[in-house]
Amino acid sequence: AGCPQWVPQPDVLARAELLSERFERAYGRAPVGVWAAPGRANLMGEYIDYSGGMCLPFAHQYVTLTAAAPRTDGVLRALSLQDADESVADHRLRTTPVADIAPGAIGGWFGYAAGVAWGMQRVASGRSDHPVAVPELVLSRDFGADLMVDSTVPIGAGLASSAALECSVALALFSLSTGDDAPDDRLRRALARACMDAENHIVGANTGGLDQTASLRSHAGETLALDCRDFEAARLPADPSAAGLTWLAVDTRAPHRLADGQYSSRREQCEAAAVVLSVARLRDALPEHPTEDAAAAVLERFDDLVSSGATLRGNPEGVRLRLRHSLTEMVRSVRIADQLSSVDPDWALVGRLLVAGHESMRLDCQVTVPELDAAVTACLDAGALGAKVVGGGFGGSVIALVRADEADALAASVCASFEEHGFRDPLFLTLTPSAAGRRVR
Ligand code: GAF
Repeated sequence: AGCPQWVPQPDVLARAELLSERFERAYGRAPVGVWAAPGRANLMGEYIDYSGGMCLPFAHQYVTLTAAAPRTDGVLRALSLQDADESVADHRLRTTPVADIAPGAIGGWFGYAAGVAWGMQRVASGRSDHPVAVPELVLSRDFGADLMVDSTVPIGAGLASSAALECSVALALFSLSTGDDAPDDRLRRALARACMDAENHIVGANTGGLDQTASLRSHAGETLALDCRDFEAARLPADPSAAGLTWLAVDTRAPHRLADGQYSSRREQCEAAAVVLSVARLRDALPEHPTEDAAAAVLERFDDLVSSGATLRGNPEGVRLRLRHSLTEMVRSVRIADQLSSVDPDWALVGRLLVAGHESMRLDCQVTVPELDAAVTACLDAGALGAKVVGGGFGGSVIALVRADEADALAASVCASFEEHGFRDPLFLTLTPSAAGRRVR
């Protein structure tokens, strides 16, 4: 199809209608509704959610849809329009009693969906890390559901397709169980925790909650300033389109390499640094308003402690680099948030901070791959104000701040650069800060 190729804007209502038809064909009855939840971009605050740092996500317009109908036999069944695994018998229908969902019990994409039911029970009963039990999330003993999911979020592209799946299932199950189609922020926060629990315990990915929060608690046209100490989310209204700018995502289509073990090793290294500094999590080593000077002082204190013999879990150089990334990233987040809360943001400064964020992801967090670095360089060479890897890295996407009327030319330059490097053709998306998950049919 040639390069640049743009991922089409999702027609959510048309997809919902099609999904309803497919649901009815598969299950022999109509769904009672269709719920949709988006993926996210993140302007800054990578690999610091689990350390209590500030993240700056917005939900984008690409969603995963879940059509659902209730059952009364305690069984959860699910089909995915993206499920290509023909080896599974019974026409790819995944099924489990809700009561049997447990860590290690369910693999593949169905673990994300079924895990949500497990997470909801956990949050309902107060066994989760959520500050209080939220009884509204409880599923009755005979609760079950038939589900069918369809994703418009590019899968594995660093744009939070997993969270979109979890969160759309969460909204569907919650609505089937309670009849509530408009959960307030308190309930959305509890549902985000249920999705985190699904991912941490059922899927087994030790992620930090950024993605699920963005998917369930974002607002159209805004960015969230998400304080991951307590998951308070402030709203930042600054809109780059008012300045003729837009968010461009480059999906490098680089295969995820070693992503799982690499992600949790980053988290463990941050925890090891926190132990040396005698804080519960790295955010607590910085003052209320993190500054560059404060970050430098913490790093110096860490070096002093290590050279005077503090015991350190893991490779000292690796731990130090992850610490430096975390501290400087926490400062960059606050600096961008300061800009996005002003009436007239300095977008050039935001762009420079994005580039600094990418460099820290490359050199200190060490989660980029050549395709990501080449995409950032190509975007900057073609006039982007800034660009950085988004999300967990090891493949996936770059997000760039670009002049809207230059996006096409810029994409063409990225294509040329990828061809020179011998990389696969990337895909392009313009990302619009969009509403959180909701019922769509
Ligand atoms: C992934 C994780 F799921 C998030 O929790 C976050 O840590 C992100 O990587 C990096 O910022 O998306």
